[in-house]
Amino acid sequence: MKIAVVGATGLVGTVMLKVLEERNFPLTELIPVASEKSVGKEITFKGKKYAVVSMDTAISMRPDIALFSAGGSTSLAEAPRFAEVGTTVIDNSSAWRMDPSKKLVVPEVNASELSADDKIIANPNCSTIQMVVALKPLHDKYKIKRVVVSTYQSVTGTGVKAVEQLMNERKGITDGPMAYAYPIDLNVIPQIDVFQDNGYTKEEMKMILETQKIMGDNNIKVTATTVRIPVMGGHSESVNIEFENDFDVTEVKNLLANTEGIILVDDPANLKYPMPKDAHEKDEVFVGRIRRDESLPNTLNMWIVADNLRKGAATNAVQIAEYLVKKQLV
Ligand code: 11C
Repeated sequence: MKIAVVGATGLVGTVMLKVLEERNFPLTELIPVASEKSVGKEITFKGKKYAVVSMDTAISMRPDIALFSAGGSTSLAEAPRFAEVGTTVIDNSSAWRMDPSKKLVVPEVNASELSADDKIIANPNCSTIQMVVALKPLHDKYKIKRVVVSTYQSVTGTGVKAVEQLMNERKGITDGPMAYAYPIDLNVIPQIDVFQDNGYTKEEMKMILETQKIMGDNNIKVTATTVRIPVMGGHSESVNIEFENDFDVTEVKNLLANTEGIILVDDPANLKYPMPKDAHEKDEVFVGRIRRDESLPNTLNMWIVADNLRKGAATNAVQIAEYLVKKQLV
């Protein structure tokens, strides 16, 4: 199994390599790929050094799978070139997600949709992934009517420049490069990505549209407010869910606790609830603060946290690759 990691020197690419190594992915050859300016740089994988190669070199090596995290425009231009030589691309950008001919996959939810014909597979947005992992078992059991979500998102979702901005501000450096329009330390910015004509941000629309596509149900109504906070370890979400059918709170907790990929942390008496500092560098989705919304029938509140670079990006992509290998779809 030849695996290319495209964008191998970036924030998500680096985590992809770490996750492949940790999970002992059955690869026989690793091909780290990056833009021309990084060609020749070395990365270390399982104690061995590999030189970063160009896109053209990687395509000529015909990898079985290419994990892409190199931005939307690179993905639009390069993913079809890999697909043409028979590589299955798993793409972490938003370029292909809403293309009706491409699958948008969170393995715990809809991996069974995948076939050997899927040569470009889209990896969803981080804030969507962690939410649908928790929504899926509840939708199957109680049928979701509407979701109201507010997010508290880590600066790592923006990239290296945002991490630097936060760290600089914490050191009192105020004239460093700015990833955001405003200071992020000691602040909260109720804008993630650009505004759309309807007043929502692109991140909010991703949460709405991607949720419906992954869950395979356009009747699930979703409304979102996405917010950047000065945190590093992961994204947090306050989620209010209205169901068609009533539920028992203990049964909901048991259902989530027994769902693959979810860790229930819900013990208010002992002040136990999910937090980004605990989710950091973990592959699971953490759920807690589960309680009935007493203002509406059949409605639940919960709190969902995950490492956005792991389950929200790299881990989910690697899990798709693992599924393809296991089902012999590559
Ligand atoms: C953020 N969710 O936290 C974004 C980052 O569509 O994959 C990921 C953007 C994407 O800013």
